[in-house]
Amino acid sequence: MTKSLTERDEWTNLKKHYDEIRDMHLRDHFKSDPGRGERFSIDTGDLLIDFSKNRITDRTIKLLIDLAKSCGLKQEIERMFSGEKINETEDRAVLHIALRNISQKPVLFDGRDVMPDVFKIIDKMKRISDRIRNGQWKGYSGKAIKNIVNIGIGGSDLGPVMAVEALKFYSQRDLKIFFVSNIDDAHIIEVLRNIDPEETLFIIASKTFTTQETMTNAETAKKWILSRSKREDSVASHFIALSTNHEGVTKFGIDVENMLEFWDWVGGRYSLTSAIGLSVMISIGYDNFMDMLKGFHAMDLHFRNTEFDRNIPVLMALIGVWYNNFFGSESHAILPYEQYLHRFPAYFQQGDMESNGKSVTRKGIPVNYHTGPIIWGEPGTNGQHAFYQLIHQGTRLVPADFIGFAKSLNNTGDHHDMLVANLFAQTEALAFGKTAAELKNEGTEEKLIPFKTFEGNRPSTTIMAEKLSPYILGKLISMYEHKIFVQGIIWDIFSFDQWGVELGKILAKKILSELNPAMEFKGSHDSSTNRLMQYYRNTSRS
Ligand code: G6Q
Repeated sequence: MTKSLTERDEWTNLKKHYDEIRDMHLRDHFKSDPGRGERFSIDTGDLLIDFSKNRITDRTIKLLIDLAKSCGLKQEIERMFSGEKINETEDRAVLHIALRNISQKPVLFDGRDVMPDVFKIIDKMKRISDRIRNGQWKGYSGKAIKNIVNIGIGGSDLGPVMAVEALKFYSQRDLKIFFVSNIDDAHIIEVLRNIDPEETLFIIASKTFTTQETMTNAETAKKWILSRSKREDSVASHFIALSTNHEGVTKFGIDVENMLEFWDWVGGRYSLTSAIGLSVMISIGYDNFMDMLKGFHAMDLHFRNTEFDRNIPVLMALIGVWYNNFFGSESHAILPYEQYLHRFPAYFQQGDMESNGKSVTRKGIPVNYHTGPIIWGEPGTNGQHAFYQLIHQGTRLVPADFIGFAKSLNNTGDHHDMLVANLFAQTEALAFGKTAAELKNEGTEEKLIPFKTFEGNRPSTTIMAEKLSPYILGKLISMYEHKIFVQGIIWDIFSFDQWGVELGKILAKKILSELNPAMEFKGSHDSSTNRLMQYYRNTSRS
């Protein structure tokens, strides 16, 4: 029987190594190893990843790679790429890599090449998005579509929102793209308030086509269109479905012609490059969308084919494990210095936390180590004026990724130089801090020295590219996806299911039926939930 993670020699070796270098300051790492800025960075030609401001040495990387090897990482990568059902608890393959396989080399699932189906859907997405973009898709009154409302939640929302925002610079400006996800009616009502039904197309994005939030919002949207158009047939020209559920889509009244399908082997939070990305293609056009897929594919190949010591997602994952399991850090910040990426941290909050927020191994045994970190972040420089204080001087270690670009897309005055100067300054300050002696030399008042001292030794990774493009966005997303995969393998957990989301859904259904004050209240819950429900029953209709 293979040993559990913490029983292996590779783990013990890391633990010993940790004890040796845990107190070593990044100042000393750089002093004793002046070339580390060069050596611990990877330049792929279009991405520069600088790992050097991490609390690592060559030996750390070697030992982490030994650990990865002991987990069979290479074989696990191949299992994913070759369509094995690695999502065992749901009995599913995990083949999002096929969705962006622009090489069109066969990808087999159950002995069948999925690529012809993938490209059939991409072609259909193109036909639809071209018709919308050039004004040929008309609403019930003959007006061209100007507003697209994507109704979906979780994996059917966060990716498209993030990518539409990230690539706004490349968007067709006379089309407005909105997203409705929350069951809270404020979300849909505030979107519908200012748009004209004659010019509005709804995309109902739901893999299952049963999700309560999405179906409720979709019904509200349908009523809104029908009440304005007074024509049953207007659903055909105002609704598109993205789903795996033909029956559900037809039952809702959407013509199968206007349905774009995807497949069981596409997980919700990995579905951005499936039909779920239709709103992105409508916004930026087919060519840009394909450039994004190219970026994804390039990183997929890098991940599959590069030795671990130069493999970006592998190194990011391993360094994450180093902090998570040896330094005991609890969270990981993603800090893009690019306003267009303002939803990027939120997207990977789901991507990472839903994937690796697990506490039993693949054999179902409780783990005796921490798994996925808490992912959070906001764009710089905003975060600097908000939460960076804690990263600099708080008591917790918060490893952070800084993402920046050499060129601005908008090029206004000195904005961009200032933005990037701030990024570099933050990583420098985090790493090297400011000592009491330095403060003294500067003449700082004695009593203020403890407060103004920056301990430093706060790790960060910096990720740079020339500019934010569809291609680079694809690369960055794929990089984080594979990082999550690698960590899941190391922690021996199933990264592609999400059973933790289920219990709340089931309870919400039960509670919903008990909230109606006209129904007798049985008080069958705990005293807290009973009290809250009674408050609601007494107050909501008063
Ligand atoms: C993602 C999850 C989850 C899912 C939503 C929406 O991996 O499975 O976020 O995407 O619950 O599901 P539907 O697309 O089926 O509506």
